Amino acid sequence: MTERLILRKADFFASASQPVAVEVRYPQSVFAQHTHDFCELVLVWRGNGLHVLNDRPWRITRGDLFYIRARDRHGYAAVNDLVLQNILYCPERLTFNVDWAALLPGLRDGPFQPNWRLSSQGMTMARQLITQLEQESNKREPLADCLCEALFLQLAIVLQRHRYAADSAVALPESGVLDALIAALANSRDKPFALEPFCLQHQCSERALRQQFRNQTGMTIGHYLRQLRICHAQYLLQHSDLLIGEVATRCGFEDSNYFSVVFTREAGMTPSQWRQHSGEPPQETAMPAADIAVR
Ligand code: RM4
Ligand code: NI
Repeated sequence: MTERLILRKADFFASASQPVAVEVRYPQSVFAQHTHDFCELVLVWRGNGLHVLNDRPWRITRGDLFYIRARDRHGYAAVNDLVLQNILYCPERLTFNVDWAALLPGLRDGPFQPNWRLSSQGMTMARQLITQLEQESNKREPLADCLCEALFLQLAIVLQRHRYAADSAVALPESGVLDALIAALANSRDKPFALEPFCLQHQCSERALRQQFRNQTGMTIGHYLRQLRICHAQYLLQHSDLLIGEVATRCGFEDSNYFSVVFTREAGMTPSQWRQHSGEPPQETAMPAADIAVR
């Protein structure tokens, strides 16, 4: 059992009243599982990685957004050119008379959805606000805390407007084709996905889209889909009594032997070993770009 790592606000906030701080991870390195005495928003800009949140693995990539509560245990088990920003905040230091809980999932007790997708348009708007927030949080002026809180409020609203459920089959109408593709892939965990009809429907070039996907995420489309399926399989093995063959089917594998081979290669243990080891942090190797077949 690894030691419990708790990140403290004293190490990340400039003063005892500062409500929000920005931590840029360019790149995010592998980071041990931890909790905090502050909350954080995680916005993923590019690359990919394996984010483990409360023992559940999530394959993350460009456009992913997480709302992390102080007590949530999370870490980055594998990274590949992963670029993200953490917006750290202390709920008790927010002073505006605003229904923060309506804007920030998880602030109120009870079940909530921690993982979302942010449209490309939302990412652009969020990026601008975060840049301002970062500058302001470095100032030691009387009104800096207040302006940080104002910018954070805007950010929370922008995220709320431009986010959509991570398992939604379609992206927001405002979204570009890359957002649409990632949504379509998230919805193809249990069934085959064909790029050609997708490109016909979206009137785009297959080659250009593959290239764009690779540039932004550091993976091929096929590799990402496989990772989504394996993550889902890990979840089902851990949280259901489904037979391995049934898990395979629900994760888009017709052949359960082939599923076991792929699973073992990606997760470093067989599906049944994974089921027994549930609760322990998953072992996984990063995906160096060189590993990925081009085209
Ligand atoms: C780490 C990692 C953690 C975050 C800290 C501030 O690199 O991203 O999740 O809590 O930074
Ligand atoms: Ni954290």
